[in-house]
Amino acid sequence: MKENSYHLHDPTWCRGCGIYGIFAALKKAAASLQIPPERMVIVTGIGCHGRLNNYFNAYGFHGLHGRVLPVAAGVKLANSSLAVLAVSGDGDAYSIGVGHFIHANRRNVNMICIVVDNRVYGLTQGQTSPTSQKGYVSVSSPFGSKETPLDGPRLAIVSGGTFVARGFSGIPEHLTALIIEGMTHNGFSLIEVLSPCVTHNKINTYKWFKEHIVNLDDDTNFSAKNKKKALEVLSDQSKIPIGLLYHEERPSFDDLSLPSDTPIALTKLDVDEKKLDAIMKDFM
Ligand SMILES: Cc1ncc(C[n+]2csc(CCOP(=O)(O)OP(=O)(O)O)c2C)c(N)n1
Ligand code: SF4
Ligand SMILES: [Mg+2]
Repeated sequence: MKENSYHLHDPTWCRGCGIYGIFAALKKAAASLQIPPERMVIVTGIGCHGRLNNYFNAYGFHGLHGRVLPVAAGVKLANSSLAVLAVSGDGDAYSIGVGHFIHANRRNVNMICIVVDNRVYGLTQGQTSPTSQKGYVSVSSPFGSKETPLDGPRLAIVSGGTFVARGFSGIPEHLTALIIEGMTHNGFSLIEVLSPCVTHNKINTYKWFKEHIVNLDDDTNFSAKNKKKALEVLSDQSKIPIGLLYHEERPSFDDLSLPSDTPIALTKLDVDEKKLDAIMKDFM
């Protein structure tokens, strides 16, 4: 499969939107892992990010605002042979969907979640989101946001996340490498992507992000296996760390079995076709 095989339609995001970088990185990652489109499912939330599955050649499910993760987990648990990718927004994942975000991390279902962090509610015209920085002025915070922004990777780590990373859509090669690593991790992989909204967010621009990020993948003194260190680095407000921030191996939820030795994922069950036919008759 070539990268272009995953390109279903030309996207209609605003020219220069950071999501283009994510779209490009995803196509490269899928091609590098040779995932057949019919074995891949992209579940999205409501927001500008939510249009990604319309343009990508794979199965797609455009869910409700904030409910990406339970839908994606349901898909994976029903058919564990599929590559399941959840694409969420900073509003979607960290505001209305934050409860699901916490539980997805601790539950460790084997899927990848990309949070498109443009630090605004893009689709609804740039209102303040949980990651908007203090002082951000919008129609929902006309005197500047007074709230402390939420740090998604930090929340993921303390919630029991096993693969926590942050990328930047302005460095698509690095983002591609992170997505490939996340897709091969056996468990829940969070990749938050700093992704400029060129239409509404005039503060967190490509230039601003470039001046504020520090790539931990280039730092030989940093180890993603050290949880304490990862939390320490994320607490330093002077820079925004990107790269693989934290990584541990723990059995994924779909690998586990019930006390009766019955696997949790439905496709791992031995199905007795005759019994299934009988059950199906009840629904006809
Ligand atoms: C239950 C519900 N509440 C509110 C909305 C309105 N709404 C649609 S998108 C959105 C915010 C989108 O922000 P984000 O998740 O950051 O996505 P982006 O557009 O920035 O990619 C909101 C509040 C909705 N569609 N459904
Ligand atoms: S409004 Fe912002 S996030 Fe939405 S497509 Fe345009 S630039 Fe991208
Ligand atoms: Mg957003």
